[in-house]
Amino acid sequence: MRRMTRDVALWQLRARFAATLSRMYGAEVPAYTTLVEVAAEVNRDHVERHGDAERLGSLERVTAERHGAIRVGSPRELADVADLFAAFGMYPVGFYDLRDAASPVPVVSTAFRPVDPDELERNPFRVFTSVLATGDARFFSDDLRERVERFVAARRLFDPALIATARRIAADGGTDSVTAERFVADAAAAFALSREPIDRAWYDELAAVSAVAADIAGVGSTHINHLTPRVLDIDELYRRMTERGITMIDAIQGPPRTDGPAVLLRQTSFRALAEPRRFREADGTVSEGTLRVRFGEVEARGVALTPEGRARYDAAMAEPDPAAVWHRYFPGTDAELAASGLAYYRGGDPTKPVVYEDFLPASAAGIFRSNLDRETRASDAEGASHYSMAWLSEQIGRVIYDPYELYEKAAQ
Ligand code: OOG
Ligand code: NI
Repeated sequence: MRRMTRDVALWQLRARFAATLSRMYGAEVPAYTTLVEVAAEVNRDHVERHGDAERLGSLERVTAERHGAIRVGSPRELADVADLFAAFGMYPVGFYDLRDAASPVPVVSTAFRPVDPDELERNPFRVFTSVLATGDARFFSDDLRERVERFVAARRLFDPALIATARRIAADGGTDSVTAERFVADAAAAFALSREPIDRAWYDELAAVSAVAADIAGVGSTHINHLTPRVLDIDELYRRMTERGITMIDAIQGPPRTDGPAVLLRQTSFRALAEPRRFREADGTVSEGTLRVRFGEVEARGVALTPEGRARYDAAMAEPDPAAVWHRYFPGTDAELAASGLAYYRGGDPTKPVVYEDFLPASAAGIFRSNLDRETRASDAEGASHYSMAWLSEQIGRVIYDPYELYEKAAQ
């Protein structure tokens, strides 16, 4: 029988994975380091000035907290991602369909994250993961779909040995320290920006359909698209980044700033920066060029809403000026919010909000859009309706957790 060592637990692997990705991304995207510094300053100042600031998470947890985003080309690639992330105690939660957003993106997504409150407390690292919806004729003609699917099927994002190790670690619930070190390094390296030359004609053909499609299927590998720190005061962060001369997108996505309890998730980002990439031209020569794909995002998290609270949120956001009418939809204190059944609090105690751990499709589409140079063209062909949480779950052979069930449990 194989001897099983668990010197390093899954949550420790997850914490190391997040830290390794953060170092890597900081080296690749220097403005990220500025963002992390400013976020840490904002958090420190906020906790000094507000007695109850840590009710949504300790300064230590919030300042160390990150979410990443990756994009893959097929359900088979997503299944590998699911195997890999399970070794970090991260499981798929929720289903986001970004194809029908105001500015459509040809992907469907889930988020890999810890699901137990204890595990979230140890390290809440999560990765928003999108898969290209090649089966949607509004974006891909039959001919293009076939070529994209062939291209994606022929590439290999992850070494099979890495996935085999991940499966073993997940089954054992941990590993020895030597394996841990190599595994974390190899897993992070799979998300580094590749220096392999990009086929210019192929990339451009896809970019004409959708910049996101080109980023996913125009290249031979995947990469971390952004890594997002969490702040306790996102308006203050926005001001300080702007003061430092960093151009932020026009708006903070999600709920407006209000005097009442923060709900769900607010996000903003700085524009994608031109990064050096190599291209293979039609005549076979390789040239240096740049692509604007990766950006810096930052977020603030509030209390998780119940389905009823979420319906209110959606209604408030459909108003012309959500901030002006917010008080008609949401009470102004935690005590009232806890009593209203609109949000989750541990044991109903207004001092113990259950933090929102997931994403918002409209905000996600806004973040995608704000960082694209051109809008995606969706034709009026019939959209593919088979994409759903059940479909995704079947494709990757795993349960996809319903976020509301997780919040319900956390609140008890
Ligand atoms: C994902 C964009 C969505 C978020 O935080 O809502 C996202 C992507 O750019 O791949 O990360
Ligand atoms: Ni994000």
